Amino acid sequence: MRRTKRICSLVTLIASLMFIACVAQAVTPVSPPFYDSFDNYALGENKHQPPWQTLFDGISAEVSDFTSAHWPRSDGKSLELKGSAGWARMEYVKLASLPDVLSYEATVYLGGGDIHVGFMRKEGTQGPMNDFFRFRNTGLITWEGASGTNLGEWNPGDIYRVRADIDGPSQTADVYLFNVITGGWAYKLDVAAYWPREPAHNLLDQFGISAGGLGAASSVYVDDVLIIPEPATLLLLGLGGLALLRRRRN
Ligand SMILES: [Ca+2]
Repeated sequence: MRRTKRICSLVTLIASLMFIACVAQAVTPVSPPFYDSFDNYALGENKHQPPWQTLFDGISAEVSDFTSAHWPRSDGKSLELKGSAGWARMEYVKLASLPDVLSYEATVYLGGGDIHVGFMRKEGTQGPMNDFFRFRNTGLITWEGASGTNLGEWNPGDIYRVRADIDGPSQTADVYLFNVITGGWAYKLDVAAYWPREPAHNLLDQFGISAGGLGAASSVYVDDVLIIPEPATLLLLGLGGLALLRRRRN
């Protein structure tokens, strides 16, 4: 009897630990500042690890060491997402808090189709997004905040560093695009930003990248994701740093 009890306790303990591990894996939130180079993950299909999580499973998410003449990276790995025309692949990190001023950056190497970088949710089969960059299947790049803002055009094979500095209280954002290949810039200041009203802050608590859906099969490599609460203080780490690097190479 005592032995049976002991085995039951052991089984309960193991089950509890597994449950805790599952829950911990499912909701691993990150607190800004957050940076990810994807260099420390194992290569391979679906081998990405927390804190990254899947919102929609599309075709695949793969930690990749891909490089090309157009993307001569020396920093190892990136995350490749593939989505079909009817089903996007969305990978995200959950933010533990929403500071009044929030900045995010990411580098994307664009395959084709419809690609999004920003805040994303899952509502049934829908994946509504907020305050995001959209690389449209039509070739247009738009910032989608409280309203849409045209930022230019893109082609398959382009590499962009995107950045949005979102000011919550004023509901505006400064948005920047840097074309890594051409060195070209586009930016718009004080464009409309979406900001959730109290207490529903959960509309901007999942930051990620999406490929595919909306009728367009799609693929994208993403690297060097940076989320910071006070953009001005770390400016040199971001687009400013890239511009300096570019200048030095030239
Ligand atoms: Ca990397």
